[in-house]
Amino acid sequence: MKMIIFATGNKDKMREIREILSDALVEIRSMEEIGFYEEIEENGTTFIENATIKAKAVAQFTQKKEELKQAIVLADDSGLEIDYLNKEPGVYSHRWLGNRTYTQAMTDLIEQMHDVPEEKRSARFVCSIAAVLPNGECLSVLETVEGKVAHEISGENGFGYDPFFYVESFGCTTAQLTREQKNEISHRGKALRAMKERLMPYLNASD
Ligand code: ITT
Repeated sequence: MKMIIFATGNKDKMREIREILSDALVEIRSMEEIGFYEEIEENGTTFIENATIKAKAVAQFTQKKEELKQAIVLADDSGLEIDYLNKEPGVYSHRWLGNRTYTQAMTDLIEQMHDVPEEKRSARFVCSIAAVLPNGECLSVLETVEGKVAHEISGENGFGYDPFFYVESFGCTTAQLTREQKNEISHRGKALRAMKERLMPYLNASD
């Protein structure tokens, strides 16, 4: 069976990735499962650059291990663009927290935007997935899901900024969606399905 190694240290992302790729006939391993514990410096300025940096860093490691040489390395770089903040925090979505919790960061922003009208509350989650194939070839895709900054935090599902990301078609936040519903519409669900399509020729090839 073909192997995909996912270059993320984020356990929530990893869970969603396993759910979204559950129908692909591939073995999926995390960085932890292959013994990769190095810090990867995400110094790119775009989602695609950062996803590629992460995938390449882990591919350098797998290329040195006989048992992992044939694996595809994938990485996710994602974040939230808020139009009212000129598309920030974007690629800095994780670092934007500083030493605040997600609840604090979301509460601060909801307060800051308390009198901002509906039409100016638009936001989107963005996800780039990059792949490094065993022959060194790099691929990348980028997908988004549109929403709005909610007026209050709601929901317990998902992770990160999900509790204040309001999706009009469902009339609730992505933290109030079931896992299946979020994966169906999310930036990560769309990007992983697009990447799966791109990888089909490789996944279907016999060794
Ligand atoms: P890795 O770099 O190890 O993958 P990370 O959490 O640092 O983990 P990113 O640099 O891509 O990942 O930062 C993305 C941040 O954007 C993430 O930590 C969340 O705060 C937020 N985010 C991304 N996808 C999200 C989602 O589906 N729901 C809620 N927040 C999300």
